[in-house]
Amino acid sequence: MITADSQEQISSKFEEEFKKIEAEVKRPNILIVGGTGVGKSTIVNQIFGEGTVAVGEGMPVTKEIEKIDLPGRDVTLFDTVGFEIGKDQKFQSEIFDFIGKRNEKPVEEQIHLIWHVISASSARITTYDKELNQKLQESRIPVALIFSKCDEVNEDDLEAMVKVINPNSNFNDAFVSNNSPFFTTDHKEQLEAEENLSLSKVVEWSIKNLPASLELAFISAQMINIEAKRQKANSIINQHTAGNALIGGSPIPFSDAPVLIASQAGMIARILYVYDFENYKQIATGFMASSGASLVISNIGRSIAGNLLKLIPGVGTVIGGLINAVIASAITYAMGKATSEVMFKLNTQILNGEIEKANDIIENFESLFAELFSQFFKLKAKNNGGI
Ligand SMILES: Nc1nc2c(ncn2[C@@H]2O[C@H](COP(=O)(O)OP(=O)(O)O)[C@@H](O)[C@H]2O)c(=O)[nH]1
Ligand SMILES: [Mg+2]
Repeated sequence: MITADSQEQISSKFEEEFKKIEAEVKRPNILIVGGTGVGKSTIVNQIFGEGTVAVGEGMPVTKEIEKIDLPGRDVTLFDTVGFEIGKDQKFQSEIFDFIGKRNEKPVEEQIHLIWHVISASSARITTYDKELNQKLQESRIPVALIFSKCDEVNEDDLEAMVKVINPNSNFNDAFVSNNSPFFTTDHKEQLEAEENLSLSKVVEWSIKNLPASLELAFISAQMINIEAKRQKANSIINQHTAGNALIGGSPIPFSDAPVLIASQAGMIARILYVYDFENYKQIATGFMASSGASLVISNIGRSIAGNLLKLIPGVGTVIGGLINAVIASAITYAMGKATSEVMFKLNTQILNGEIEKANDIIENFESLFAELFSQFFKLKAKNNGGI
């Protein structure tokens, strides 16, 4: 049984780790360029979650540029709000002035990415749009071009528009080309829109083009590419598993599961951050601090380890129910993977609007975690044992 003391210890360890992440995380700054009504706010809502941007919520930075701090998300957006036909030249000079001034500041205040949004609905690219895109490319900040409202044109129109921007590019390999990658939005089938060019790919491209130190915050903030979150979680798990030593260097009893959980709070907190801190922090840490999690780890861990060790030479034996280094690393791995996979399922259901299924996952957190834990524990223990 888990004692009140160890419960308290686990909870405060998590709090400490969450605070550490909040203090250390570095926010990317993204500039979203495009005329009024092209669909910028719609894109932001799709990438960062429905309802993140309320109309008129931004803080004016200049006449044309608004700063948007998304609640609970570690990304800062700069939205160009004032661009209307007739004010074009003034708009451009203000944007480049803004970028130039920012680039003289420390790295964390610079603009790290630009999403340039052009509406495809008129089926043509104006000279103005083309020039603006070229100048943005010359700023040496990575620029993604997003054609919005592609449901209003056909593929030939789009192909012709792509060629205006870059004569050597074509619709099908546009994403592959790194010079002027482009993406599309489609109102009717927002999420299924041209798989290869969708907003989920904007996220993939953005992760690749951000400085490594800003990747974590961006992956966490975006809510459309859940696979990217899973990959990040995997790399966190691998780091922790590789570096995992036993507490104090000597085997500990399975009954000390709370100690093991507390020692992995850093890894689990980071995984939770990747999938979305705000919503799941309480659910997941509540579970980790409960007797449920400790029982899963001590009971399943013990029985699987006991069975496996009989079968696998080289892993060692469970002498007196002690956790040795191989088993400890398998437990770490399984805890990380189980947490990540539960969160992956949860985020996927929410993204698909399956709220009932998402609630089921929350309600069955413990059994889902237990199932995944045992599955990944077996896998890792076998691999570590060289089978
Ligand atoms: N047909 C179509 N309409 C869109 C699309 N994206 C946005 N819109 C609509 O365009 C209008 C302006 O969108 P909004 O995101 O507010 O533009 P913003 O001024 O650039 O932020 C709204 O009525 C949206 O519903 C799209 O992909 N297709
Ligand atoms: Mg807007």
